[in-house]
Amino acid sequence: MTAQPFSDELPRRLARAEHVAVLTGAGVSAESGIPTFRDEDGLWEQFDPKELANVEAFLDNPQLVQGWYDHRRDIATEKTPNDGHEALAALGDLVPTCTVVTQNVDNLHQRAGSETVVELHGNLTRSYCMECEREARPGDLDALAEGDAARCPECDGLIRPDVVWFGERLPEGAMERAGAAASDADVFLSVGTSAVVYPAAGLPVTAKEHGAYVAEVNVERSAIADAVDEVVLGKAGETLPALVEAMRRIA
Ligand code: BV8
Repeated sequence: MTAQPFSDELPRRLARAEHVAVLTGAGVSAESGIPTFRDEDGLWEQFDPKELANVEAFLDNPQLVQGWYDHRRDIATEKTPNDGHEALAALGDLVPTCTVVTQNVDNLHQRAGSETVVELHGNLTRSYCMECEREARPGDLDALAEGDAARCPECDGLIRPDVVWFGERLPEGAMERAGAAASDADVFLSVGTSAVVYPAAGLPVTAKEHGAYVAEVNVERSAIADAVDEVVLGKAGETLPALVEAMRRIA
């Protein structure tokens, strides 16, 4: 039996919490087979974000960027939520209020059944026209298969993925909802994020400043490890189910 990677205090606090807020990053989807960004086998190792994840790159070569996101969308659609996503959905059934604030764009928390999901960086399953903002429909991206840039059938504007690129504002109201959850939470979990991208990475500190017990779950210490109450070293897909199990034994 492997030693429990978390304190006895953490499941006790979770079991009696009114509000649990969770910030997730690419690490929670790693065990679903979706590459992270900054790990040695991550996306940024294979692709240069300057070439792909910003508006200038998109305008410079729209079909390259549209094709990259289409490829990532195919991967995210083909993969399934892992035990970590499922455990967070189960957590939502065990506490009065559970807010999942995700940096991920893969839609896996929603598919796992988490009810309150704040998408800080958008969602790959959605695309829209850069000019008229019409939401793209199935078929609007077909031009990609012919090697052309996908354009809006209404106004011929370029269709872009509904994700937040560097230097872009987060979706309307997303940080407000996330900040409110962090400020109200009794327990705040930061799961599978390197915590280097802002303003998302500021949320665990906001939670701590408002009196929450803050724990991070990661396979290695992140940039905020020294600022949290507890660092739980382990895979999200193993640690989160064990945490929920421990909560159930207490409740
Ligand atoms: C904005 C595109 C303002 C979507 C991405 C304050 C201070 C410093 C800089 C800034 C600041 N405010 C703004 C900035 C600039 C910038 C920023 O933060 N730069 C940093 C890098 C220096 N922020 C922005 O530009 C943001 N916009 O603030 O706008 C504004 C205001 C008004 C008007 C205009 C503008 C926009 C940020 C969004 C950027 N978009 N990508 C996409 O293609 O997906 S960033 C990219 O990084 C992803 O979005 C991802 O969500 C994000 C965070 O990465 P992680 O999820 O943490 O993934 P990573 O690979 O890094 O780490 C994985 C972790 O998991 C690791 O720790 C690993 O150990 C762990 N792990 C692995 N396996 C497991 C595991 N853990 C558990 N279990 C496992 N099995």
